[in-house]
Amino acid sequence: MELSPLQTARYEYRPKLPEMLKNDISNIKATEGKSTRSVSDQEDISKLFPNTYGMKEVTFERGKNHASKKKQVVGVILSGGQAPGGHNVVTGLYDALKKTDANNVLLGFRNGPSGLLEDKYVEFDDEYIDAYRNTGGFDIIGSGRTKLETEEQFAVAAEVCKKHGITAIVIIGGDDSNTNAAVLAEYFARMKTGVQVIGCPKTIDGDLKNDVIEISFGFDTACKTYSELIGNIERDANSAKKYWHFIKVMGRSASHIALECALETQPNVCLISEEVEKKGMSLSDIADQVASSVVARAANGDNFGVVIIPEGLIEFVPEVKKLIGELNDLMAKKEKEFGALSAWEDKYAFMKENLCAESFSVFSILPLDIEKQLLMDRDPHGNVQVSRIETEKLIISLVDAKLRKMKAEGGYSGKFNALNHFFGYEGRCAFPSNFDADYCYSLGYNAFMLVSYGYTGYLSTITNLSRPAAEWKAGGIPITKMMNMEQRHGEKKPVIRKALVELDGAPFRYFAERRNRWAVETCYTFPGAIQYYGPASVCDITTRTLALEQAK
Ligand code: FBP
Repeated sequence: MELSPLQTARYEYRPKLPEMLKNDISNIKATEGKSTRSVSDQEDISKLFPNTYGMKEVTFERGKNHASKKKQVVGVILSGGQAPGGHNVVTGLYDALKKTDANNVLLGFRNGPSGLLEDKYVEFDDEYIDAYRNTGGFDIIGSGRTKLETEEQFAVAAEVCKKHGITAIVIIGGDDSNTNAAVLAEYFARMKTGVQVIGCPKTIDGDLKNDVIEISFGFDTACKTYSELIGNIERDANSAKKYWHFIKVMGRSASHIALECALETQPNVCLISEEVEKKGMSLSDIADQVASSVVARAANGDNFGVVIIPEGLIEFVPEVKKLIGELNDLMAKKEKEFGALSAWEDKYAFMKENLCAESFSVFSILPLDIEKQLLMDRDPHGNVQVSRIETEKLIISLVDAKLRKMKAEGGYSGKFNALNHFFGYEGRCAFPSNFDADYCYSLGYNAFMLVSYGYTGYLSTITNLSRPAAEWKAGGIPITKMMNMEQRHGEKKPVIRKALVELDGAPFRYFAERRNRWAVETCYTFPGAIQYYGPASVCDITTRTLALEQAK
């Protein structure tokens, strides 16, 4: 394989570990804290997890290692969307496992959770692992979105583990994958298989976080990648002074990515889905908000600007949310009937017949492309695939219509030339920033510490992340602590609570205090490309979101 100069250089990078994990493994001891409770619905969740509920939080400290010694055969799985740093979780896990005992084995199950069920795996060795150190992507073993959730699947997984003598499975995934990790851990405990399950918090979306998961890995690099591109577009806009750029950024549901990019680049407008929902804003209200910035800037002679739109926005607009909810149910219930229709006129008539009047009226005023996108295949959870809905084009057309009306009425005389962009996949496999390279390596290394101490149903945690890596703390948190009961596919299910943007949190408040000025003036900031070499103040800093959240 041909290597780029950066790839060659990154192979030499030595990820930073928390000071404590740098100790010889024989000098790392696990200290248990208080017993935990789920964030809510304690009664239901404790009944569903009789073997793994209420376990204690764990911190690793300097002291004599008291883990019982045995040969470890660990299986690792990458689950869900790619996030920069995944390879380093695997390399950190491998290094800790081999450092503890050269006879320990790490198996990588291929293409996500289905690899475990189909028994498709690779046994890692130094040469294989070294080719992936500090690189982006999940191609070391591939990823997938198969859900591990049924007893039948668990039984197959148990068989595969038995066949290879597997002592623990490490699942690298987001909220859904780690929910499934908890259910699998409970199953293995109930069946007394002796197989442990440990999770690692992954997702560029940044929505797997709470008081102990300060950030999910990949968020830092993905946001930096998008912010670089947005900053470049801002400079282009400010140079040419003739376009309004509408940029949709990934983040299936929560607006963390959009908010972080706004903090990094100070665009004219950044929509925040959580605020749209809280204020009950309609599509027309959203268009008004953007149009008012266009009009105010035009009055200053600035017929250009930048608008950031979170990927999930459309699902947070109350009228569209209701429509999408109805569509999801309808397409699940009448899947065959709907699937048999090929002509657009027939699909449209089907909607008219089956949707309630209110939802159909929302559906019918949407541009044709958006109507079609709303009817595309659902994801494995039965949800609409928001990354495939061109919300940025929808907002442009709504704003354009408002401005035309205002022009006709004499309330606006500027020019509105809009361009649309979508930044998503570009950021998911970038070379991990130093922060993600260090954080991920530490998460993987620490996951092995949890394995060696016999824990199961835990998530690997590295905290104190706004401080230099040497001051980071390592430990584990029972996954059930993060759970509540939610409605899924018409049933109440235990799931990890998704963290949305908090409107009373420091990052949003910082943004809200400044956005009126950004909407009118040109206040752009240009973060530039991720820097891997140079002063720590440039190369090792993490997100504005985390810095604001942890500011004392
Ligand atoms: P995860 O939650 O699995 O980490 O994936 C996040 C994400 O990148 C979202 O931002 C996006 O909506 C989605 O994946 C796209 O999924 P796919 O890769 O299946 O197109």
